[in-house]
Amino acid sequence: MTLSNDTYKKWQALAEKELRDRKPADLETDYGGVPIRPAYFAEDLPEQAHEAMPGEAPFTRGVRTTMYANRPWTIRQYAGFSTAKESNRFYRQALEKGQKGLSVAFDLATHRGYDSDHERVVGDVGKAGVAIDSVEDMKVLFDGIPLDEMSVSMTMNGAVIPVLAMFVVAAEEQGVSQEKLSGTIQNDILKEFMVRNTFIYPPEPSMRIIADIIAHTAEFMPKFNSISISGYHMHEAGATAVQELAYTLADGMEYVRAAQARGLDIDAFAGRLSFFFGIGMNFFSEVAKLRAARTLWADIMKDLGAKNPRSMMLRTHCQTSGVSLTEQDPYNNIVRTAYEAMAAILGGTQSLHTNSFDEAIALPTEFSSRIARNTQLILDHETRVTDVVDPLGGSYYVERLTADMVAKAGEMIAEIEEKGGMTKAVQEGLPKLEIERAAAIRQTRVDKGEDVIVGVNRYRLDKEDDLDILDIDNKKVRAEQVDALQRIRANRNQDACDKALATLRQVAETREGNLLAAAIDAARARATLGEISDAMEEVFGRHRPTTKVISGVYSEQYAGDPEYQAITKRIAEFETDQSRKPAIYIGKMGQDGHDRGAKVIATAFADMGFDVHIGELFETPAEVAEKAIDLKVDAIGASSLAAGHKTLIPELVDLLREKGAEHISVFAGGVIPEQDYQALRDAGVSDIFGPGTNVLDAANAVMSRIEGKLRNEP
Ligand code: MLC
Ligand code: 5AD
Repeated sequence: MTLSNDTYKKWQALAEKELRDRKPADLETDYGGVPIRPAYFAEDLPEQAHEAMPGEAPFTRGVRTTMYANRPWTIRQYAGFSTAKESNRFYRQALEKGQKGLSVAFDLATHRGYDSDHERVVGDVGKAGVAIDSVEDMKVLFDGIPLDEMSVSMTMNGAVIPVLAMFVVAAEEQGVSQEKLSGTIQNDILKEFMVRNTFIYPPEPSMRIIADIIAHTAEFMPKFNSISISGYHMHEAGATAVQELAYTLADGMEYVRAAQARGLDIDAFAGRLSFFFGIGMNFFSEVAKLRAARTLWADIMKDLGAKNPRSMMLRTHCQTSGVSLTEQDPYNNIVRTAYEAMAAILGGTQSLHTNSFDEAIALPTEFSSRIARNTQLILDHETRVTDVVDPLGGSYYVERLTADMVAKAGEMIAEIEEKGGMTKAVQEGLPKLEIERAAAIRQTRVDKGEDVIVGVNRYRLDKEDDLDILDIDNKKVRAEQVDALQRIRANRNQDACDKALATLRQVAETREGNLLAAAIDAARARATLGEISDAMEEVFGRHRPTTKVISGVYSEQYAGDPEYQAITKRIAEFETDQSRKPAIYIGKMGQDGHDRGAKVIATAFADMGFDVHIGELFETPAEVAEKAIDLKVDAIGASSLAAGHKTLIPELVDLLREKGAEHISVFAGGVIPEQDYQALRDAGVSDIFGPGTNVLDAANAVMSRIEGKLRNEP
């Protein structure tokens, strides 16, 4: 790590004179285990920085020799909402206005392998992305978009087999054969078990699916990136930059080994492995993270047996950070996103999504998407940062930070490997808990004002401006999808469809043949997404996650804090009075697996003295109501980040009322637009906690409500 050197000592002596009430050492800091000094010098430059060549292994300075001087990155905005028709219209307009590649966001029903008419997805259809039930929907999605020219990324991991199969068939029916398709499928299941939670099958068959996709694309789809190994979601869940680096690359190693175990030669598929990182507000750290990722990967691939330099190339997509954006004073998010985009570019990304400023409130509108897209167009055309390859190359600080991150993440990877690799680590759940710990620490720093967020914990507006947001009529989308499903089922050749599904089931069972190839036949025969997914589920089973919660972070970080002591005292007094602790059920309903907020609340409330019951993911309102009643809780905290709140939370309140359990107060938390607050209150929700809520304030509000109910207040 960054050692002290002679010039630094000289600087410290000078700094000593300039500083009044601080010491030079007080200006040192730390980025997740990487020590940061306030000044860097020529002596800090690592040896290799003097000769590093862009476009040559280990690619620290970028994967292309000419980088953006020759060809800019791909402006690839992730989008999708309501129906295929609506999303198609949106894509075509975006392409006309300067976007360069497509990136499809599917709704959560699709992610989890359910057709839109399934009872578990009533609140999810068309909400957080586009609903796709069959190849007919897929054809509409790409109508008028030539799939032999446009590269398409699809963020799909759970239902990856039916979605990729339907994409191939939709292209085929457009007259484009699969070898001409360019694009990327996310297909990264390990991080789903860790943070994103849209898995379907247990880990072992899930890894087999990935190997089958890598094998199929290597043979038949040479221009298609078979996987997008993603750190983004770890970043969003609260991982430090070093954790994001180490866990992502360690995931990548597992995928390489899974494909090798299937008998594939590493150089036959490695050139089409791709990556995906999140880019947050720590500007130089994020630049160095991308440089470090490339450096490490080149080494890792050499060790795994790669000979072709292309196999050692870490090509990546980046997305600016959603979790860094705020519900409060949301126009500030435009500024945040612009800085993050600049970091991604100076880090050398191949493709980029810039978030819209209404991120913390709802899906983007046409207006907010335009600003997000233009942020990249301005960066590309006006700032001149593209003129020079790796313009930060040689910066004492950036080079040193790159090398230090390589070292630190390298150590973490070595530890994971020693313990048996990432698949095992993920099954044991350790990385998930480490990320949750980092997230909880970050939350306490924000709540205490140690990390400043403009407009949230400092410089807050007295009154927030009104904002137009995108609202999706989920009932209408669902009705349209259900209609279309009925039509498909009525008009297809049922025999051919049944046969194709039987073959798929057989491939799953016998391990002979390729799951994707079999699913392509099923998609051709108009089998639906749910049917294709079910055929495999019959053999593989459905994964039931267990929920663990860390403890102690809050009590540790808040030791001695008067506000914290006040709330713990309040809860302790309740316990003395009632001879029991106040009890809360933290529930996640629908297919929304974003559980960072739920986990942070569960940990914090338990530390403060609540009896916390954390529900499983993907429960229905009926399941939550039943469990809450059985557990005799005082309150339910319903966390919603994927727009299901208007359907699911009122349903929960109604169910409690029907069962005579009005004494249980319901709180809503997460990404909920201000516009919906009144409707939720009218439905009987006690309070709503949006992003940026101070956790201690939330706990006090919950306590007031619980105490009020015990005094029979309405
Ligand atoms: C590039 N090229 C050059 C060049 N730069 N040629 C000459 N000189 C240069 N300077 C060539 C490349 O070699 C390549 O051809 C072609 O141009 C395209 O460039 P690219 O750099 O590969 O870009 P792209 O096609 O956009 O691919 C980027 C990628 C890919 C490899 C990272 O995997 C990708 O598009 N990923 C996007 C993933 C994504 O959008 N994910 C969204 C997740 S949202 P060739 O022949 O070499 O290929 C999410 C949120 C959530 O996950 O949770 O829901
Ligand atoms: N359309 C546009 N952006 C989306 N995101 C998620 N779903 C969509 C969608 N349907 C973005 C948000 C989120 C990240 C995971 O991806 O920025 O934080």
